[in-house]
Amino acid sequence: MSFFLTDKEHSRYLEDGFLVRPNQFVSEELENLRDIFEATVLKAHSVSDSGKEYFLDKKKFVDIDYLTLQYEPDPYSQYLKVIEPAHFLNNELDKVIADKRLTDPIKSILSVDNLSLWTDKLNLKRPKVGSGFGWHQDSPYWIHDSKDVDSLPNVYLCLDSSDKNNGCFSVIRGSHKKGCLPGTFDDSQLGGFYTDKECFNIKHSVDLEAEAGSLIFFNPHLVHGSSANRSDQERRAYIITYQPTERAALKSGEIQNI
Ligand SMILES: O=C(O)CCC(=O)C(=O)O
Repeated sequence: MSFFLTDKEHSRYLEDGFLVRPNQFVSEELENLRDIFEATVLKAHSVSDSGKEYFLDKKKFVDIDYLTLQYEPDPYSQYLKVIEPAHFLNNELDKVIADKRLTDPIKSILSVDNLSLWTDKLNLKRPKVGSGFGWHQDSPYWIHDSKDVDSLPNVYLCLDSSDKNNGCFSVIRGSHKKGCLPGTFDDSQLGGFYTDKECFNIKHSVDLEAEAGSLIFFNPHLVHGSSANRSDQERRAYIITYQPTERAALKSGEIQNI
């Protein structure tokens, strides 16, 4: 069985900068994925003490070799927010990265037969404590490490059903078309990574409320973000970024063909 994009889906992706494929994973698969996810979180906590701790805009980060852990801001700084690259901690995630439901559509997007991995992130937004992500593009983070930042499409796997209450993924439709946009200018350390609000139209924002098991494919230049989790429901996501084969991965610099 194959999962390549239809012409209609591909046109929509090119026009909007994203595409949702609902309910791609069934509930037993999702239970297994959540177990893998939580085992990865436990592993991250267990290695955290051995890493180098630092703060950017009062947010705690820990680097352990090529792994970066990002924590929620105070007063919830005991909670992890992002683990990248997550598969370093759990090789069960390699099976997800190679799953055709993710890779076939990405091959359609890139018009290639073979892929390598750029990076993979586990994003946690724990009930009541999970903070949001401001509007940003991924491409400005990667422009210094990739010679071909246009060829880094993402897929976002919804581990939990999400809506506005638990901080679903939101995008600015069509915002990918202008390439890398300017960042904000303020005194903060990370401000330059958030997209200048004059450069996109907030009226084009779409809240991608989606069932658990849905996949959201999105362009590296698409402006996106999400609000805090105010609910008592989990909102966990696994975001994988691919590139054509034989290219070095973001953190390790090693080639990880799929
Ligand atoms: O998980 C989310 O809601 C947004 C994640 C995000 O923007 C990112 O990891 O770049």
